[in-house]
Amino acid sequence: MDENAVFTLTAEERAQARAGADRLTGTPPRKVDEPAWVDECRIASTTLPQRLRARLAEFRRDPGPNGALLVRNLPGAAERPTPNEAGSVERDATPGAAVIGMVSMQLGEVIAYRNEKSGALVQNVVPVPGRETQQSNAGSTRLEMHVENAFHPRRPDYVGLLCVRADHERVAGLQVGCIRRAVHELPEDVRAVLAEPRFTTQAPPSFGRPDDAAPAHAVLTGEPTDPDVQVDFHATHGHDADAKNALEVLRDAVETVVETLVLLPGDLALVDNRVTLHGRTLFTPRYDGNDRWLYRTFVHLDHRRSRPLRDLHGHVLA
Ligand SMILES: O=C(O)CCC(=O)C(=O)O
Ligand SMILES: [Fe+2]
Repeated sequence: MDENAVFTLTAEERAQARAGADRLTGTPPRKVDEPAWVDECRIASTTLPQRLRARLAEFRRDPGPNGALLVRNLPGAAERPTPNEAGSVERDATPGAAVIGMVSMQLGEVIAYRNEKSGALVQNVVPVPGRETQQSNAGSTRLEMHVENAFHPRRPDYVGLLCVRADHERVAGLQVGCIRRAVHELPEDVRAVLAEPRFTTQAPPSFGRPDDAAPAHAVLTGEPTDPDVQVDFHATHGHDADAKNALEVLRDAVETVVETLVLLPGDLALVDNRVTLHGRTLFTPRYDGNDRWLYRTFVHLDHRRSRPLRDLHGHVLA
């Protein structure tokens, strides 16, 4: 990552973030998904260190060549054993949940999907026994590069991933690969194919959408030299031979720009999901309560645009 894509809190700034988190862990209802807590969190987010808020505002204006920002030295490390049940979420207002909530709310509105992890606003990314080879965040084999919920018309604008516990061997790497860099590796004819609606992305079974209802879409949209990207190398298919080939060329191009981040407790990766793919390297879970544990949030920049999919004051999209 470029130096500019890493922001490290000073000890004093960390203490300031901790004070905001303490306020949120100490105030009823102490439950992340309660509207009152979300409102408190939004207010508390304005007390985050000024230098951090300024950096987040700058990241919102321009995600930079990495399309990701790594914030380090935050408080919020795990205070209990790593859960390992499928679909687990964080309902309690733990320090880590407060921290990722506050930082996320300085970027935009935190949202979730009813059909994914029961619509919880802070989700656990943990390895689950029996799911080692699954292409989901419960797995521990390599997770292919993807845009989060690439199939969804209202996919997140940002994904936040806060490490609250590292893996035993400290080898599990969050991988980020930005199209702003990869696009320059693509031949002109491949770029042209990727900009046409010759692709389909399957929804995960939990979203209950039949494959034949998935609309055709382009992988690259917007300004051709600085496009947005919509692809999941596990779930996106090209409709014809040229489209399939273009996906392979794109996959290789993304591999050439990938950065691997071994997150440690207190590291929060903010991924601009419009321009950056993410994935994860292989690691070996032990299911002993000390496995890797990330908290995850999704952020929308324009809450209004998801209004048809949610209740007036809700944050959970149907
Ligand atoms: O485990 C990771 O580092 C990333 C997993 C992932 O893709 C996700 O939770 O969305
Ligand atoms: Fe993901």
